[in-house]
Amino acid sequence: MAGLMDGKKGVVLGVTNKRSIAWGITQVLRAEGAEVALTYQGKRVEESVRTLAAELDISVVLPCDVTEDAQIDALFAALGERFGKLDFLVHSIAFAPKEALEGEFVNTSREAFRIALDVSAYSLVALARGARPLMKDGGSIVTLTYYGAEKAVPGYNVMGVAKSALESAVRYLASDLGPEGIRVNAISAGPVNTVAARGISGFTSMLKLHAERAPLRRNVTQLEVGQAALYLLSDLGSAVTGEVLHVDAGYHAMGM
Ligand code: NAD
Ligand code: 0WE
Repeated sequence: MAGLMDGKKGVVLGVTNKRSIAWGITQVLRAEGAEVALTYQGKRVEESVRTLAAELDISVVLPCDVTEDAQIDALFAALGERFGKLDFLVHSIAFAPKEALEGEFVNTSREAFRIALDVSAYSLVALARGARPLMKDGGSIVTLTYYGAEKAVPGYNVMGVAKSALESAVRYLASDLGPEGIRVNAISAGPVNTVAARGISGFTSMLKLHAERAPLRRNVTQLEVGQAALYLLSDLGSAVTGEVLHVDAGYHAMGM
């Protein structure tokens, strides 16, 4: 069957387990015929990512901790060898020290700020630079953001500042790479029950509140985020770049 991603090759960063948004995206891309490489953050998750990869017949599984320049360089060297070119990259990575996601933003330490911005925002810049020479026929880069970039969401704190930087980086990268046919976009996903989310106290009540207030009166799934990513990563999105696409059941459209 003809797929929207037939003949396209790319890499998805940010799968940890079945619940990961990156896993939802990977499933949709594979179903449409994409060849996908996955990365894992460290030895701790290597095994679970390899097991998931095998489920979708994915054979290229590579390490990449985005705080290490050498690992980013090694990733693109390996992708160059295995794939020869790259059509897409998915960045589904964020981290802030747990204590920075509790209490008041005003108490954010210099170190927590540095880590959150490094892992969650700068990494997109470094990865885009690494992918660029492999995106010979143009390409599409997608990252994941959240409403807390636009409005102060209690507890999201320094991650909100990091997501604002990430969304701005999307626009600057779109400007730099557009002349080469490389598009850069973000998906602003509504809250989804993942590992990154379950570490947050009160997340369950947040999900409930979101579902009550969103125009569609429900939450979103990893697969729905995957479908939006498919649009941006395939030729369906060929004129879309520098955009933040909300996949949040309409929550962002409400004033009260
Ligand atoms: P997840 O925990 O499944 O994914 C987060 C990923 O970040 C993990 O795979 C982890 O290994 C990776 N990561 C963290 N530090 C890293 C590092 N130094 N190097 C490489 N990888 C690193 O959780 P998720 O909810 O699927 O999060 C994926 C993305 O979606 C994040 O950017 C998150 O901010 C965003 N997002 C999540 C939600 C939500 O409610 N879950 C909503 C909107 C946006
Ligand atoms: O981006 C996120 C969460 C990202 C995240 C999660 C953790 C938990 C474990 C980053 N760093 C860490 N560090 C840890 O130690 N989301 C969009 C999910 C999320 O987190 C919130 C939210 C939502 C939604 C925190 C407060 C309020 C809302």
